[in-house]
Amino acid sequence: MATTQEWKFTAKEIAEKPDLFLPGHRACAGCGPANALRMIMKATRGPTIVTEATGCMEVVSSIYPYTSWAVPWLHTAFETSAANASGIDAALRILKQKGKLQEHVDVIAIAGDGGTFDIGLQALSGAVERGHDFLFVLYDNEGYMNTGIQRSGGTPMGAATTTTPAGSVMPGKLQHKKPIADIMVAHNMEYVASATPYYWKDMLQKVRKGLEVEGPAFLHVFAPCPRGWRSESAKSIEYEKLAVESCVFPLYEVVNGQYTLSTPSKLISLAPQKKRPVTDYLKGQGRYRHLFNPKNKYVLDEIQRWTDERWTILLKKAEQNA
Ligand SMILES: Cc1ncc(C[n+]2csc(CCOP(=O)(O)OP(=O)(O)O)c2C)c(N)n1
Ligand code: SF4
Repeated sequence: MATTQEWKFTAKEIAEKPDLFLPGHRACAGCGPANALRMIMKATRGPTIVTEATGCMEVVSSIYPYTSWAVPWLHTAFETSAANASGIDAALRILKQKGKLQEHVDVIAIAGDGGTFDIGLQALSGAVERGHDFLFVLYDNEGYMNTGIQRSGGTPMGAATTTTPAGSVMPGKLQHKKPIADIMVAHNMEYVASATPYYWKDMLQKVRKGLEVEGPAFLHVFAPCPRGWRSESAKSIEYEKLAVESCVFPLYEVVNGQYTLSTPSKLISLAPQKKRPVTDYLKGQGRYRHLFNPKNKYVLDEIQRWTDERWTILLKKAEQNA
């Protein structure tokens, strides 16, 4: 991967760089995705076009006649952010071929977990297979939040949503989260990574790396939704940290199939006693409240078992590349 490394992303540099995702949008207080997008747009390197699928972040940022986007921005249907990015990339290429465009323009496609894990997966897979030059940002708030908190393929086991209500019939969602990053790695992409705003510098560096790839790149961003998670607005950033510390959402990069743990997760791999139990992360979120009833302990045990298993598999992949 060609990388210029001319960026530092110091707090000062980030604070001074103008916002490209502007305040005044309608996101809820403590919205993880809105916070993530504001930061992500600080890592752009020049002219950038954003295309975004229907979902909370599109709805809250583009209520006509207002917009939060200080870059060219195209709304697209729920299922087609990657297809739209393909079209933009193709148009830019033609303009270059015709000599009508000299400078490079970065393309970012944005979608929520519903628009990525589920309905957008086909368009994403096709765009990546064709090798279009774009960065796909998945903001994962683990549910279809814009339409009323339904479960998605990214919703974790045990979470109560409006379509997986916790009660006598089921203890929240019955299935584990779909391994979306692994699915993208299986496309032989040059760059796949996970990130979350609590580790902002790590996230910004990954955005820039993804933009520098000449071809498709995929960034999985973990972003809490206080409304859908039934959690306190002020705690979103804390849950981002706890998700990493409990290995529910490890941070890593996959460059040409080579896995590397990012520093916060690397530190846990070096000092396993620092790995926190999943209950530290789950407690306090209303969507998991029912799991702390003794009759549902088996679900908590399964979440811990699965988290440990996924972490062990990730460690092995990273070790093989060390
Ligand atoms: C084909 C199609 N089906 C359903 C919808 C309704 N719809 C709009 S946004 C949305 C949920 C989006 O969920 P997600 O992508 O996870 O983003 P979030 O709202 O959580 O930010 C749904 C179901 C639609 N717009 N188009
Ligand atoms: S419902 Fe969730 S994702 Fe949507 S704007 Fe509110 S906090 Fe953000």
